[in-house]
Amino acid sequence: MSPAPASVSPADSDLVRAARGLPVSRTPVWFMRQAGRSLPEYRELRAGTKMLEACQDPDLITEITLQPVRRHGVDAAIFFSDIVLPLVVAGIDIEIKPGIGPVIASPVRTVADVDALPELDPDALEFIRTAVGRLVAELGATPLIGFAGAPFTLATYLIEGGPSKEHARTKAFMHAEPEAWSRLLERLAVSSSMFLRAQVDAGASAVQLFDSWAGVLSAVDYAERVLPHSRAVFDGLGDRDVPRIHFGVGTGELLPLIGQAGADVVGVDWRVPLDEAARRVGPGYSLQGNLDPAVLLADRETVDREVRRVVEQGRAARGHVFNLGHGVLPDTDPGVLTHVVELVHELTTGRADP
Ligand code: 1CP
Repeated sequence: MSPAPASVSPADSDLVRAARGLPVSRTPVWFMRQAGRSLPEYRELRAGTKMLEACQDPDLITEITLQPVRRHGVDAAIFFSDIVLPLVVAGIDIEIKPGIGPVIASPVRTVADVDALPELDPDALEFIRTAVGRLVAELGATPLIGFAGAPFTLATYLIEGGPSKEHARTKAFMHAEPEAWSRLLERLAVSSSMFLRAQVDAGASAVQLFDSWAGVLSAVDYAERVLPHSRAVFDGLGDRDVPRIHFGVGTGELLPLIGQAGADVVGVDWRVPLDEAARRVGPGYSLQGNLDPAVLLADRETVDREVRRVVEQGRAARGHVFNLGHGVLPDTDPGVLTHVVELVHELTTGRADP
């Protein structure tokens, strides 16, 4: 691993600079889901502890967050948690089932269900502040990315009751009960924003808002019924001076809108190359993502070719944060991730422009 020079502070790191479109010493790299099942040391540490218990234990959070930084030399850590965590802390009965994802005991299906949702108490997030404080001390010059789920993606879990492909109940509720929908997303925006503030106030240097499933929506529905609530999450950060990354899967048609929620960086999946994405998002945004996570399962030559392509096409953006188009797949060889970090650094070191 090649840690950032000691003289650099996280606020002046390549990740933060690329997010703002400033010149960098080399293109920063991190991976969505870099902490987790692709790492044997994660599987060992997590053995016997439920996912949501691990997410509330500052010792485990700290260690799991640091594992990929130590192993791969990535340019950022991402806080180990889950998008549903603020809902769990608020008292909603959710379990993360291994191999499935979040499962909700009593899905939200009626207007009354929306009004009965418990509110999040900021004092209940003390363990988040503790873990972030420890992490920031350990990470030194490496920035910590705080994150939260966007209101729409959280609503899909609450309404569907768990992971879903079509998100049909969610979309039906959105159209049939526009007022309750709006109240639901307002409430989710409040808790996600509180979750982000807890992380930033304790020292996170950037934030990412995951609207993973927003790509199932039309641009019109997204603009009218979802984007204002995502904007409310970012607005809740007030004047906290940290770059804001906004990501979703399958958002090719939504790219011109995603940044408008208040992002500095737009996350792009593997469907739209970064040069085309730069045209769609317009000026004023940096880009992150695009390497297909499945490519990391291919041979080394293919991996290298695709990494070079993403690096080259990323030069069309005002700033480029190298990442995958979605999370690391569980059966990825961790050695390939380390190799990608080294290759991106090698390809981009000493290139003066962002
Ligand atoms: O390394 C990291 O990225 C940090 C940890 C992290 C993050 C950022 C986890 C741990 N979850 C998340 C965000 C998250 N959680 C998202 C947004 C990112 C994405 O699109 O992947 C989503 C949609 C979830 C919901 C969730 N939690 C799923 C997806 C289910 C579905 O609908 O397909 C799953 C599988 C989980 C469980 C989970 N969260 C995190 C981990 C390591 C795991 C697996 C738990 C295990 O070990 O079994």
